[in-house]
Amino acid sequence: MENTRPNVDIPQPTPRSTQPEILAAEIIERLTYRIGKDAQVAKPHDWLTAAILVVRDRIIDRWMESTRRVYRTGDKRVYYLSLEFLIGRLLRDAVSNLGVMAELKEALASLGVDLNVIAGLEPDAALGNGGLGRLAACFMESMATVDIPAYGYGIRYVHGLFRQQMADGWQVELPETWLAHGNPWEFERRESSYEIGFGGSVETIGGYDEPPRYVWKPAERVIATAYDTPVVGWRAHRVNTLRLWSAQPIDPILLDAFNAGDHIGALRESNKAESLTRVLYPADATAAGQELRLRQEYFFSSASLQDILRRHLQQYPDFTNLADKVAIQLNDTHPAVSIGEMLRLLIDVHGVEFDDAWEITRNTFSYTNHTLLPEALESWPVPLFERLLPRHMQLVYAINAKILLEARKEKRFTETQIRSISLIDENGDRRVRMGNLAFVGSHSTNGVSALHTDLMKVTVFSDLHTLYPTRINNKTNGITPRRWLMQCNPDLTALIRDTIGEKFLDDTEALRDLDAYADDASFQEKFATIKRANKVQLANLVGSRMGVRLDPSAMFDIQIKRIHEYKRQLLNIIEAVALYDQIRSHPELDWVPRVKLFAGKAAPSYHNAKLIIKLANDVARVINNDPAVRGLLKIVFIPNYNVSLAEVMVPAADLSEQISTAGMEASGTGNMKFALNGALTIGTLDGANVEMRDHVGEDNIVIFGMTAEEVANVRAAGHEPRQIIEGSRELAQALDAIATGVFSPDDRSRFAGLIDGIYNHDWFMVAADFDAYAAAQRTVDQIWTDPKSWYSKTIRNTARMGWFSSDRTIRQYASEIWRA
Ligand code: B1N
Repeated sequence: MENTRPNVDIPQPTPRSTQPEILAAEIIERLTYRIGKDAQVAKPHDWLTAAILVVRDRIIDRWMESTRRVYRTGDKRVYYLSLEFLIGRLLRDAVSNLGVMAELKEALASLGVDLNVIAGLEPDAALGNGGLGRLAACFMESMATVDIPAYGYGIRYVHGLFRQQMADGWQVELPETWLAHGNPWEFERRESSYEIGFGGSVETIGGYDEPPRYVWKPAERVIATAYDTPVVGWRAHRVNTLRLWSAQPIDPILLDAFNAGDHIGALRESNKAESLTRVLYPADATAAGQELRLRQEYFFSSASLQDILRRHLQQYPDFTNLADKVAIQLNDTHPAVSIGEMLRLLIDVHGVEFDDAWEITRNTFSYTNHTLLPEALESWPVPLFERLLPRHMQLVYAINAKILLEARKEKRFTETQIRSISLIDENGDRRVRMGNLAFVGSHSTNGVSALHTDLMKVTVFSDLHTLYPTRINNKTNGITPRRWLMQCNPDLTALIRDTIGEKFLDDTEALRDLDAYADDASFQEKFATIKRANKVQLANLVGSRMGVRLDPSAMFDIQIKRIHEYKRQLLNIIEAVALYDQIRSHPELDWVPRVKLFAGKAAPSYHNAKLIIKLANDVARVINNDPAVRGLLKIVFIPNYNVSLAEVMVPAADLSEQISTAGMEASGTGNMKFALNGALTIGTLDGANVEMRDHVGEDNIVIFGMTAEEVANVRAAGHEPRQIIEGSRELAQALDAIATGVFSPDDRSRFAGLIDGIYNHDWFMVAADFDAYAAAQRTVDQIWTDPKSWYSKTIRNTARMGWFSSDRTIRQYASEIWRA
């Protein structure tokens, strides 16, 4: 596409029609000539592939037009580097953004095929763990929507996030195989291949009467090959590219070994190269310390930067204007080695002077921090970094010398402050701090919510913030309203359109006009009818998948996200146990019927997270089978949480649980999806919850618990969870029941350790926040018993969540960071 031949007048193809009859004819054509199947014997999966191929052609017209346009205008390009893209299914997204949903449905129906059925067969592209990867996917869609020429760069993992199965209530991990039936969305680009080196040594050339040059001689090399997937913006005004790299060996077969009869040994190189991009690391918000992870990070950083610089040189003579034409956003520190790679390419390969290269690099890069959890801050042991990337190690030292000199000169920093600014952590074994590298190598470091950004300034980056006081800025996360309202909740979307018109489809903040209907009895009734229908759908899913019957008139109380102690699923479960006690002790009271739904994956090596899943299942079995509960409380843990399951659960929620220990959830984005779809939030003042309260109004959200400041103070002073527990009869009884095996008669001490943690240190403030949480739940019950008040609040949530569109977030990145 980019090698246009200027002297030849190439005719453009005629854009494809979207008439149902033509779509139908083309689907049959693809089925026959591309898939090689007769319509009589075609399997549903063949129909899906044929339909995708036909839709894809409609995208390609817009895609090429978008690419040509940026060449013509010379507009700045944005590159989003991310080790994760949690995309989910693409068909509905593409079709709806192209505006051909009705036409495609009709075309398929004329062939006896139901779009809903085949769309459900598309595998979820789960190339991410959780919020960070899903944010990257929402950003890709919003960048295309707000017409920014953008490329996403990442890894084409053969296996995405593992499939979660339950065995007797325990999580079991199975390999995920999204590519098993091929991937009709992607285009392999053999011509976009780059060599990536590892290890070896650095040779110094010259250096007597001229500045020395450095040549890295890698010991190992692999090839990175590009696979492109189009990303369609709303109304298809622009189609951008998601470019994922796959690793291939330079020599697929070592001929000498093969001819000597060593047929397995001949494939060693090949296996090693391919293992690089074989699997996604399944740890969310924890740094994976293995060498393979650093190799993955460098592999995709180097391929992406070589690609970016090559594209620049196709249009411009040199790199003096790079920062005017290119903005590179680092999604956390996973691609932070790109800073060193940019310097290496500019200096060693393209002959730019160090100081100029440094200036260009800093003006080109920007960095987003997504967590303050110490276990998630990446740092690599110096010996490992040096062995794998010897030239980059030199460059890290060179940057460090420059920064530390600046710090010593400009301000009177204490030795402790200098040590915290350094790129090398000298406490214990020496390590390269990737956060510090990303911070100093960028012109912008942003947090993902107002609270998180404030905390960044006083915690991990406090001394760097003193040195560069204007660099830290906030960009509160957002979600795409296309997937998370229009596609997942079509009935609500139709009701909104009938009520306030179409404006909100292009400007999510126009949802505000719904505010006027929040207390309107007839609108409330329609809103409630749609919520109920969505709940019936979820109940059907739970019924067919798990054989559990749910009553759609009960309150659906949902917590879905990665399982992590700081997210406090444990607090939710303990409250359920306390409620169970109360229901049995006071059968005469009017208990609000509730269904507590959980879903989420635990990192395979995270022992306590896996125990929490088991606890949810153990508690569910006892409560759901106790006749004394009379169905007033049900607990369900739905296995294998993914984007597609979220699309069913989010629109069906009455209550959204956002109950992390204050100060620990950088933003959260599930919180936004629920509120937009008319759920009430019960939550702490953490992450973006704080700004959600500001937008929906404090009467329309239920906030409880300690603030981030209080958590910090209590931790500093050291707190006495034992006293708190002894002061709360409900909590003490619930903890005692769990710890003594009431829910695990087959292994009475199964949860003793988990509960001991609360008694001994209660790092996540489960005991400290319990009473406030339980009281907040009774407030929620109160509101529920008055449906007028309930819907008045939940409608106001939908009306006031428009600001949390990722279109708004992207516009802020574009104007304040990328200047694009
Ligand atoms: O990023 C999301 C936020 O909304 C969440 O609050 C935050 O927890 C999440 C290492 C992470 N932070 N850090 C990670 C993921 C994978 C990994 O290997 C860290 N994920 C988040 C979007 O801003």
